[in-house]
Amino acid sequence: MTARGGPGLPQERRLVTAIPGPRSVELLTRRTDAVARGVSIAFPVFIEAAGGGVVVDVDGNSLIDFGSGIAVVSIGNAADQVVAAVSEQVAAFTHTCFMVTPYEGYVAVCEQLNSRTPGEFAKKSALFNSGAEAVENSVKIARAFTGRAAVVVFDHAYHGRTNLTMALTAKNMPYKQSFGPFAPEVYRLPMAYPYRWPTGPENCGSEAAAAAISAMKTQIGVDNIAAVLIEPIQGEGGFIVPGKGFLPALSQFCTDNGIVFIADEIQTGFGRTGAMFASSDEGVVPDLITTAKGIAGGLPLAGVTGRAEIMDAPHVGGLGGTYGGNPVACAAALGAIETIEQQDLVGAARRIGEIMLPALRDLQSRHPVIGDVRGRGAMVAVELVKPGTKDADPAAASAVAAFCHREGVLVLTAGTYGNVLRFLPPLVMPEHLLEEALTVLDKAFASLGG
Ligand code: PLZ
Repeated sequence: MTARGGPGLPQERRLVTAIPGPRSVELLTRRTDAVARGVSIAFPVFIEAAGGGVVVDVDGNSLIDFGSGIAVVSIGNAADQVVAAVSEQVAAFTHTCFMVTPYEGYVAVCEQLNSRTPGEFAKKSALFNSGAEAVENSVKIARAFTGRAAVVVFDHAYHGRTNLTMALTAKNMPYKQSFGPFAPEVYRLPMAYPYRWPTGPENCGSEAAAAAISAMKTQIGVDNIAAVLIEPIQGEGGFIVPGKGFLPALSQFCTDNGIVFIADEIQTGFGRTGAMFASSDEGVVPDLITTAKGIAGGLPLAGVTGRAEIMDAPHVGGLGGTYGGNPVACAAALGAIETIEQQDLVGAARRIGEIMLPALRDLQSRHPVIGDVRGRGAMVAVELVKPGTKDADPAAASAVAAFCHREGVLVLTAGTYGNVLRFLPPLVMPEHLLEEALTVLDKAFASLGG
């Protein structure tokens, strides 16, 4: 029988076998034989259905989902409006290629992006398949607009796995090792990382901005810089919320010097941080914004949105791709955006933060391995260190994640040093499951001992 997911699934943590159970173990063996080992696995169970705040595995275990497929199913898996919109579209037509014969859904998604992203000016959008593809295209567009080549990125940044986006991504292992040479004209500057800023978090934003601006002037040359590209809260790099003032100062410097300021909101966008877009937290209005993940309820779709004159810089035919803005993915996006609005999931993300951040700070007061608690809305994390120091403790992060997994809570790790546990619940996560997962987390930290 086909498993049915969606919001109607019982919202409960239910363990009926060991994790992984026997059917998952069987499938894991087939996976090992059939799938290239480079494609890794965070939580070794196979999924049969998912919805609301849970994923159900092939052995009948119901697990609390604190990952959302890496910040994708913010509206919940198999959400009603996505299922309905996709079903209708798939029965009508599945593909024409927007560059061959267009269809309304693509235009409607662009209109939504143009009106919902920060900035009260004329905007345009273009659609792609993945976050990395959106980031690459944002750089192409910025280069075409400015006639300049250099791109500025930051320590701990993550922007994708294609050749250009590997160059833009900071961390070597596992993303870049043995895959070079990388694209040129990429310059990496220090990140405003409050927890690890040498003179303290209160000085971080302004000092980091001054350092970045000085490096742009002296080492790169302002007139050579096409774009400054940054995640308003860094995702894979460890949920680093930049020190206050950093983003506004960079954005202002870009405006003053004809540099395109690009916010990579692929992980932070569509309500995740308790605002539709994280840039708006400090009133920053990017010239271009990249989106993906939360935009389409799990279907592959990504976008670049921004000032019309910048978006229109590339020549006719200069942007595109066979599948970019596929009609089924566009239908899903329209359903997802409607769901975010109708269910006030931006407000739901804020409430998740209001529950989780104090709860995690309480854990921090009892478990000295937690060096830092940070994040906004439903994008929160703890950074684990050797107690009494700031030395990264990736082993503790792995141990806590493994404990949670055995107890039926899906959590993910992150961070340049692999020592961050990150929490990305669907924004529809019921409060009782949020509380239950936090209790499991407390036990997981207690199990570390010492
Ligand atoms: N920019 C800010 O978070 C994707 C990567 C998972 P794609 N993050 C998850 C992995 O290990 O591959 C991401 C992101 C930010 C760009 C991307 C890239 O998006 O859709 O994975 O290409």
